[in-house]
Amino acid sequence: MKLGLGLYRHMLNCENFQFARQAGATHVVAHLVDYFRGGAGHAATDDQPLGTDWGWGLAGDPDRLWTLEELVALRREVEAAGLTLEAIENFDPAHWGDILLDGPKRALHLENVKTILRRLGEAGIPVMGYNFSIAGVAGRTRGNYARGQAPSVGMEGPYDLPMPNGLVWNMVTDPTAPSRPTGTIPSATPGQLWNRLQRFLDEVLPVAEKAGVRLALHPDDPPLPAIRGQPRLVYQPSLYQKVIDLNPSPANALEFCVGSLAEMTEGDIYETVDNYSRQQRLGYVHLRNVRGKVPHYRETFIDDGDVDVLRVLAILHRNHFRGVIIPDHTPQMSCAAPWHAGMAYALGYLQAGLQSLKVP
Ligand SMILES: [Mn+2]
Repeated sequence: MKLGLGLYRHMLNCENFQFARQAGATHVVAHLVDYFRGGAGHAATDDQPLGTDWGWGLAGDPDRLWTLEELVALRREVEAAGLTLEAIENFDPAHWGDILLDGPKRALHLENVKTILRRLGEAGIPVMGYNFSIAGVAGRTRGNYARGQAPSVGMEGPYDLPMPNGLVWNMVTDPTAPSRPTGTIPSATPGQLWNRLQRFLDEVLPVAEKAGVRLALHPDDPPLPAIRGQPRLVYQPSLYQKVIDLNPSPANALEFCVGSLAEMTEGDIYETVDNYSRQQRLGYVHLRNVRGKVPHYRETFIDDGDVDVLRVLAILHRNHFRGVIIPDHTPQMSCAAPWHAGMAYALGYLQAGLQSLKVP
């Protein structure tokens, strides 16, 4: 088991790579989608994006995929700091949104995903994390929720406002949409959305396998059966099994988010960790702590929520999980560098946990 740090696009620089290494991390998970672009919600911040009813920000350029050159350059920069680039987290809705919506550009967007996976393989990046959701990570709130009044993220009830056209996966794919009447995206049924995932996996996994890349699915965040009138797929721990059973390819993996799984209303988190890590399907692990269940939960410091994170580490270790764990999110600490202090705290805690288990 290896310790990593996740970094948003605007944070992918030498200083943050050195910070990760200094805090004991050996691996990096990089976000290439700029969630803060266009400032629909707020200007870029190191803290996680929350956005507005118009989502986080503007999706990227639909005609410009991440190039092999930039992927290789990123890997080299990460390696220059003594780290390994383990994964890219999340596709850009501008590149693959019509796969989620079953829209007119679906065929083109499938080719986009295949191209991206081939480039990841060529660049030597072994995992692609993704979140198969129409509404995306929407409906969360911020408050002084964590210990010592630390600013953190949570949920204070359901979020059912219909999604306007031009918004996909909580990002704006049509930049003109927010300034005009757009109508709303019709609700998909859960069966339709599962079918879209099935077709996506069947078409893309052979390419991923050939490229030597694993596709790792994040559970729904927040894990409610529906958000903004759109169904969600993995909102209970047992639904992850359905994803695994859709396609037996070893490239069909999980971006295993212990925080989101702990927010679900059913299941025992330790049994869940045991069950899925035993099947050797974890791509990488998001490890954070939380208090409460959807639709009322709060993210906490890693030692301070409902989850015994040290017990989670012990289960992963017992089941021979060899992949990367990253802290996912943490509350912001009161000082000149609130995000870095929060992450250093979580990384130090996890590093101590790994040492006590004698993980090499
Ligand atoms: Mn997560």
